[in-house]
Amino acid sequence: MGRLICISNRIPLGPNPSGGLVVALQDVLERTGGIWIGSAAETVEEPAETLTEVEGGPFRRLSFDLSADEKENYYAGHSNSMLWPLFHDRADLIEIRSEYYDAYRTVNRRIARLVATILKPDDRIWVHDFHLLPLAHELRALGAKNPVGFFLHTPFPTPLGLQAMPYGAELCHWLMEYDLVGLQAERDVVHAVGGMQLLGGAELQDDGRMRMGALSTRIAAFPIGIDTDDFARLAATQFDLLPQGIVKPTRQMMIGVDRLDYSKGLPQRFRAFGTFLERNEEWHRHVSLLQISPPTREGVKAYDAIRDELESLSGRVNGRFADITWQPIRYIHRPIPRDTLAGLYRAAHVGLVTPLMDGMNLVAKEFVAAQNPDDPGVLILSRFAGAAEQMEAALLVNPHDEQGVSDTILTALTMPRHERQERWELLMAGVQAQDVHWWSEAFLSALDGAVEGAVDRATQAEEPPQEAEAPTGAA
Ligand code: ADQ
Repeated sequence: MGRLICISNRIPLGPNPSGGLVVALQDVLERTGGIWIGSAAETVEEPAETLTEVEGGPFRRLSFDLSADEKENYYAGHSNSMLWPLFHDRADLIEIRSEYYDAYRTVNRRIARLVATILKPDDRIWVHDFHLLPLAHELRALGAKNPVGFFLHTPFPTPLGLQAMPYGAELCHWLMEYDLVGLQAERDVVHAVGGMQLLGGAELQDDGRMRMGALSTRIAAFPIGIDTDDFARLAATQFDLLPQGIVKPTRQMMIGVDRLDYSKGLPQRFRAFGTFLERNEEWHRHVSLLQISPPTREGVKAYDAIRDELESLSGRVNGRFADITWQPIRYIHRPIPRDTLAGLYRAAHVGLVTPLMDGMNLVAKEFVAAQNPDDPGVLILSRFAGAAEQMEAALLVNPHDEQGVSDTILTALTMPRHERQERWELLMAGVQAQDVHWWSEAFLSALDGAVEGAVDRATQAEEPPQEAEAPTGAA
């Protein structure tokens, strides 16, 4: 079998890179002599036209350079200030600038050139996430005929949402150059098929494949999972090591764990908890919310704003309800070691996972995996997380409805043990069956199948690649 070449914006670092994705792919990378390619940790003045070997680690890693200017425009700009809000239904936050688009294309073109230098004919390529949407298009332009799959970790925007992008049609064309486009949830497949029909003029064929001229691709949902058994073991051992005082016999703990991102619905969550305390005085001093939110993407305007908003909201709820023995919200604004996090999930009675929009949301799955089967906690989950499609036994909520979330918190805190166990068993069965190993195997075998059903790439190469115009109207 040929090598697996994984390409993502970030390269997994360190001698023992952690995280479900890497754990899942490590096996196949090692077995096939595969390579992971991602950006170098530090920016350089003049990006090199070569890949750099990253020493150590269980599989081969190569990095590509970015200049400070590219980091600003390709990464912070086009990826995080344009595509991220667009894909999370926040068109009001998108910044459309021609320099962002130019840097995005330049970087993707360079990555393709670099990948082409090491590519063997039987390599399979797996491209990850929205930073690299045009990569297959660029590789094809260089003559690569290898199987190329793409997985989008975020939601896919609605056909209407896609029109907030000045080159939505071009994006559809980029996707058509992949053999397989993997999305998190069925709702994303519906959006992508609709968008590609509306903006790209693509057709959905009887065999389920999309066709646009001579191009053909398969779009399907592959809901990502976690390393469930490993996480469950970790939680069980770490629970006993938690510092004294975290678990109080007379107090229930709710937990929220999210990067500090506007898509995660944190202000709405804090306000809903405030509403709960206002309406349920008997719960004062008997429940607290531990919210762990490490900073991300600092320096991007929308992220600075959410940090300020949360600090003021948690201060307001605590100012109104706290007394000398009880602080309703404990808000921790830094990363916590994964082990401790696992123990904390197990100590919590309720997991509050209420994003406004989320590709999947692995915290929901980690919370379930971490529970004690004899006395499990309750998961409150937003309908707008991709995970909601698989986790119907959770208490599903609309995060915009603060009174509704407040009522659901009461239901969770008072749920009898037998119902908690019934719901948990259903949830755990799903999280175990569709774990991250299932996910990577499902994607890679679908990639093999999709290649067999694809149009011969040699025919496609005769057609000149369609280039749409660069966006105008810089903000
Ligand atoms: P994220 O938006 O980062 O991922 P999520 O799926 O919840 O969201 O994953 C977050 C990960 O970071 C979890 O493993 C969690 O344990 C960890 N984490 C969060 N806060 C932490 C803290 N304070 N300290 C340490 N670790 C912390 C994107 C998409 C998601 C999609 C994933 C995977 O936005 O929708 O589920 O990719 O595809």
